[in-house]
Amino acid sequence: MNAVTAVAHPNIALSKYWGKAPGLQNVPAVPSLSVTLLGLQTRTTVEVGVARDRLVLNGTEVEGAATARVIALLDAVRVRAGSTLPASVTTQNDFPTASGLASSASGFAALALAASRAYGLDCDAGEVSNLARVASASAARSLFGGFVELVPGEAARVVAPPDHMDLELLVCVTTEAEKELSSRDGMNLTREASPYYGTWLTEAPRIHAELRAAVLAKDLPRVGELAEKIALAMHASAFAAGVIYFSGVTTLLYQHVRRLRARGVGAWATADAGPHLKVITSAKDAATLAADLLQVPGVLRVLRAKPGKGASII
Ligand code: 2P0
Repeated sequence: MNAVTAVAHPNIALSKYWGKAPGLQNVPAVPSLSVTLLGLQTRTTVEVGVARDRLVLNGTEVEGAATARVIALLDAVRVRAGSTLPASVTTQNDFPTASGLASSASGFAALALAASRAYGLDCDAGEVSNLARVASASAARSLFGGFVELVPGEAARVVAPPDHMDLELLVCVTTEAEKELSSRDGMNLTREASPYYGTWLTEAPRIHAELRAAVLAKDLPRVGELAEKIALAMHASAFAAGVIYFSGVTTLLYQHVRRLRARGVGAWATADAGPHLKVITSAKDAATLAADLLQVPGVLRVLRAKPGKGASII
């Protein structure tokens, strides 16, 4: 038996992936740029040579359709490795799962890395990232640390290392519950039913290019402004298809961040496929801002995360 353990961290997209290129293997329709987070972690062990494929997620064995993407990733690795041996996958998140905190990003990044090593593949990080992308496109970015870009049709790549610029993310946790609509279904509904999806496909690459340049220029106010703009554009296109990830607390937080900014505080908001709000700020303002955000009714916890490193074997 061969057991390998990998850890990976979630990432938060400053410019957002929303929508898939038609007819391809989970290739994003638009480019995205994320920050891999220090602090939050998924730890995944893959043990090859057990009796059957099985998945234990956060201490509970998962059966049926929920395991399909895990088995598909194992199958892709097995085809490359020329193996038919089953594997057990044991995975643990130290933050809420399937709730818009990028657990699929860290989960599939850790799984792709642990599985490829457990089956003896000697592929580089770009190839492991491509394996992860097919399972969950945001996972392709979590293989790498710092500021990471995923451009349609290309492997994910590092834009800048973790210490490139002064930036901290404050994750306002607003629920411990799993979301009702997966990102995948939300994206498909947006493509099928939103009158603004075409506008999103045109605008997202343009804003992404500006945001990438602002990251390279270490211009935090510009990064924050563009990140807030693209997140609102993504949600506007989804809203128009009836795809609503905001809760009342998300809206309250957005308004709160705008009021803080009007008072001169360097804080910008972004939100993903869940109700939590993520606030972009500088390290010097992070402690005061985190204490302030915790006072907003409905905020359960505020997690602080700096840019961190990519996935690794332990
Ligand atoms: C992102 N999200 O760029 C965007 C912003 C959510 C909103 O990537 O279908 O779980 O597995 O490829 O990677 C969430 O989408 O979707 C996501 P699949 P994934 O972070």
